[in-house]
Amino acid sequence: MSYQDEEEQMDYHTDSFPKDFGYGHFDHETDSQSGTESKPRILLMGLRRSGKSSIQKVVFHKMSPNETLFLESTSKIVKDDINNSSFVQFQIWDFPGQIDFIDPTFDSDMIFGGCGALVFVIDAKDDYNDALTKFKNTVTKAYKINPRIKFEVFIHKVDGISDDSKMESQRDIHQRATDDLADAGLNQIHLSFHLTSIYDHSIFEAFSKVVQKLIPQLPTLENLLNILISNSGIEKAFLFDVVSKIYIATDCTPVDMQSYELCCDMIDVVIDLSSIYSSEETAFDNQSSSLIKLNNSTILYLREVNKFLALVCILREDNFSRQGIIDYNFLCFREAISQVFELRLKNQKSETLEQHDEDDDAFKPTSMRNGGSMTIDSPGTSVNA
Ligand SMILES: Nc1nc2c(ncn2[C@@H]2O[C@H](COP(=O)(O)OP(=O)(O)OP(=O)(O)O)[C@@H](O)[C@H]2O)c(=O)[nH]1
Ligand SMILES: [Mg+2]
Repeated sequence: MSYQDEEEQMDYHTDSFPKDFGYGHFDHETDSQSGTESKPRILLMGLRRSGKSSIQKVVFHKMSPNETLFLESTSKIVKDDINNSSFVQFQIWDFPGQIDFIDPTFDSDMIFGGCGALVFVIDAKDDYNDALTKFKNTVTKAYKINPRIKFEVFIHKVDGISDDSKMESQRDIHQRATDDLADAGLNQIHLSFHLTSIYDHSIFEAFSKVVQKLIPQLPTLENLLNILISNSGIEKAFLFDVVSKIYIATDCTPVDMQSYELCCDMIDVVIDLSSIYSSEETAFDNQSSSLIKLNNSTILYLREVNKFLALVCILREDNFSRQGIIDYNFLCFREAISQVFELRLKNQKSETLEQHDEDDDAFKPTSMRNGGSMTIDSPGTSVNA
C-alpha cells in the first residue's frame, strides 16, 4: 500500500479494511473462466428507503454505516459482481424501491429466471403494511417463474429497538407474510427471516446465511470443519471470506452472535495491524496467522487458508497446549479445501467448455452437463488432540 492511499482511507471507519484490500484476481483463475452468467444472482428488493443500497455498500464495499445517510435513492438496477474467486461468487442486483416489477414491460423472466436468492428488505421502524403487500406480489411472481429461488426476508433497521419489540415485529411480519402467501395458495414456499441492522454484525451474519445457501460445496466444507474441530479440541470454527467478513461455513455447533462478532473483530485487528506494519502488497497473505488470548482462558486463533479465506477458531487455553497437533490438522484441512477448490474450478471450466460446444453445434440434440457434484477425500490423516 502506498502513502498516497492514506488520504482516501481517512474516509473509512476504523474497523474497515484498507481501501485497496478488495476483491482482486486469484492466481489460479481468470474472470472469463467463471462466466458472469453462470454466477448465482442475489436480488435486493423492498420499498424505497428500506436500506437495500446501504446493505450492499456496507457488506461488500466497506462503507461505514454513517456514510449511508448520504446515499442517493437508486434510480435503476445496479448490478454488482462479487467475484473473489473463492466460494463467494455471485452478482448482487440492487433494485430501486419504486420499481414496479409487476409491470408487463419489466422483463421478469430474465430477472427471476437466473436468480438464486431474493432478499426482501422491510424497514422495521416504518409501517410495514405496504411492504408486505409488495412482498406478497413479488414472491408470487418470482415463484411462478422460478420455484427454486430462496426467499429471505430482512427485517431491517432493528438498531435502537428493544429485544421485545424486535421479536414482536418478527413474529407479526412472519405471521402476516405466511398468511398472505397461504391466501394466494402458496403455502409450500419456505421463507427465512433475519433481524438485521447495518450498525452491528447482524447484517453480516444474515448475509452469511444467504450466501451459504448458494454454495453447492457447503456440506463438504461443514464436514471438513466438523472433522477439524473434533480432532483438535476446538470449540467453534468459522471459515471466513476475509474481505466481506461473511462466513461461508461453520461447524455444526450452534452459532452465537458473540462468537461471530469476536471472530469478525479479530479479522479487523489482524488486517489493520498488518497493513500498518507490513511492507507487503496486501495485508493478508499466506503467512497470516494470529493468536489472541482473552482474559477468560479462551483463545482466538486465525490462520490463512487461501488468498481470500481465513479460518478463525475459538478454543480453550488448555486445549491449545498441543498447538502442534492443531497446526498439523489445520494443514490437512487447508489441503482438503484446496482440493475442493480445484474440483470447483474444473467443474466451472467444463461447464464453460460445454456451453461453448452447445453454442457451436446447435444441431447436437443433447449434451451432458456436469452437475457440479463432487467427492473429496476427507482429511483422514487428522490427529486426535
Ligand atoms: N437506523 C438504520 N438506518 C439504516 C439502516 N440501513 C439503512 N439505513 C438508512 O436508511 C436510509 C435509506 O437507505 P438506502 O440504502 O438508500 O435505501 P434503499 O432501499 O436503497 O432506497 P432506494 O434506493 O430509494 O430504494 C439511509 O439514510 C440509511 O442510512 C439500518 O440498519 N439502521
Ligand atoms: Mg437504493
